[in-house]
Amino acid sequence: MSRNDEVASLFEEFADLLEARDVAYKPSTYRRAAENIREHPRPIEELADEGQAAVEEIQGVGDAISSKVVEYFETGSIEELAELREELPVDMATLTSVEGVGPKTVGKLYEALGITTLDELEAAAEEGKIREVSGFGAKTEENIRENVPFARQAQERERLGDARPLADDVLDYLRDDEDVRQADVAGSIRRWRDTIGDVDVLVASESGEAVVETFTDWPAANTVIEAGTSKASVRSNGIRVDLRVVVPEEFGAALQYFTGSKDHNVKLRNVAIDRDLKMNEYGVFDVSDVDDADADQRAGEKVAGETEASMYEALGLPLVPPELREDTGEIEAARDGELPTLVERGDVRGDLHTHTDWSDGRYSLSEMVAAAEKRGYDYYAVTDHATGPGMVGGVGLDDDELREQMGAVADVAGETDLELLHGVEANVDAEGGISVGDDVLSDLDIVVASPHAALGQDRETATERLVNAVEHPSVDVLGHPTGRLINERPGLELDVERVARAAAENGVALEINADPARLDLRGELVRVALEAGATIVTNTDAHAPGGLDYVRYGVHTARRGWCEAGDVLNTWPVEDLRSFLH
Ligand code: DGT
Ligand code: CA
Ligand code: CA
Ligand code: ZN
Repeated sequence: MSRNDEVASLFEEFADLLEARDVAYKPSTYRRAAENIREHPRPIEELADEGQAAVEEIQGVGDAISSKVVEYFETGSIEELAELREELPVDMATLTSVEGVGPKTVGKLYEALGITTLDELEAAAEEGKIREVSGFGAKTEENIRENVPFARQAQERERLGDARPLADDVLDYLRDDEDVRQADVAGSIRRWRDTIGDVDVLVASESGEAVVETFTDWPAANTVIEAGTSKASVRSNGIRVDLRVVVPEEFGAALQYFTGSKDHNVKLRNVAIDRDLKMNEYGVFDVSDVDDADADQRAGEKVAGETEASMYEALGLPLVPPELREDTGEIEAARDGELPTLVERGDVRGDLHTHTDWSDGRYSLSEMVAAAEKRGYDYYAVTDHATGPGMVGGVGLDDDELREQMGAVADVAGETDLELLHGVEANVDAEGGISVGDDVLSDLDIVVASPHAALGQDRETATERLVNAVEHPSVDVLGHPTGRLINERPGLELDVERVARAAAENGVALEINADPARLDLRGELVRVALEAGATIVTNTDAHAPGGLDYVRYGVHTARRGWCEAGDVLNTWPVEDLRSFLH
């Protein structure tokens, strides 16, 4: 975490605590300042060092806030904040992560019931105490009770999008070390799960202690949790990173073992036993001549272990891609020679859901198109938001503005080799209707329809709604179908099979929105949709050039859904795409 992030979080906490005490105006001033501090290009510690005036260079930061920033860097704390915390000693961040619970609610529940933690909140809801507090009712209490488990899980697991850049950084760092022969991630992050408990890192080296020392010196490590001779754990940005060092001859075995999942490995070990083999983190061993194979982990004749492929080969299996290792039929498929040839990043020919500064993007049409060209794409769709439910503050384009944008897109299209498509991201209203005029829709190249509001509907209503949306004659893509935000809101519960069947019948593709805050559909549901016959498309929903790189998360999510290249619309040649969009 940069110091800017750190200071921004302090002022966000400040704002929450003030809001909990019903203080007016100040909370929003602090929040705005926090946002600007977070986004500011210069390190805040440098500005603080130069003095209050330098800190006030940041937009929205005046005397009151700059003095606190300087105080923080001089003394390590902010007295006023410490006092507020003492008056309201609650776990604010965790409590407000419960959907429907804001700082004011936290303040009232502390006053009335002394609630400070998630456990206390849950207990109070279950004991029916919350409905007794003035201003609260049975309905609010019920909502809190229902939303606590989701918040609790969010506390325990990190978003892939937060952990993966960290994993890349630690791998780059370790691979530069002369004692490191090989380094890779294992565990859920190698399987590209959408959330991860911790980052597992595996290194092949003859000198465990030296590698452990290098690892604990990793600049991004904030704290060292433990360090031994071949194992260590650190915390970086609040994420735990575990290192294991093994000898090079056992790297493949360890990589296989620590990649998991546990269920995959359990089933694989049974395959080994059936063949008189023993499989563990040290290798595969032929134990047919060994009396007590459990006495020594390395007992028997070693038949595999240096590479991961050799581990599977020893069991008569092809290498199973990590994304599939969840014991959902992949071992059977491997045995029967029916593993899919999974889609790869290089198969992707374009992005079909992106934004510009015409709506809530931050970059112009030509900047976004230039960024797409740089990524070597054949085609690219601009799909700014239309007005409608869920679009606040005039973000979306109305029909006239969409018509006006057609001219702008045509101009840019004339200057690029990319096949530039003009589309829209229309809102799916609560009944499944699309809030853009039919004449405009039929003049656009592509229509992405996404739910942005009414995300608390029950399964039946939500399914009906999305079936209606895909039956709309102009819709081509159903964008982020559930509307979930990882660790923030669960999104719609759907009968995905039914939506996917309707999509297939109507020539609509179901999106994997690759924005790491969404990953929607998630892998398991992609597989359901695929089996129901739907075409999948993986789009980044980029609002800035860097957002186009989210494509990697989309591709790995597609792989978790067992997608081959042909299953994914935006790997198709442009002519085939055009005929899908008709
Ligand atoms: P996470 O971190 O909760 O997202 O999930 P994983 O899968 O990364 O789990 P983690 O970090 O506890 O362990 C990494 C891998 O190591 C796991 O996928 C399988 C393997 N592993 C760890 N402990 C055991 C164990 O007791 N038995 C078996 N069979 N495998 C284990
Ligand atoms: Ca892990
Ligand atoms: Ca671990
Ligand atoms: Zn979008």
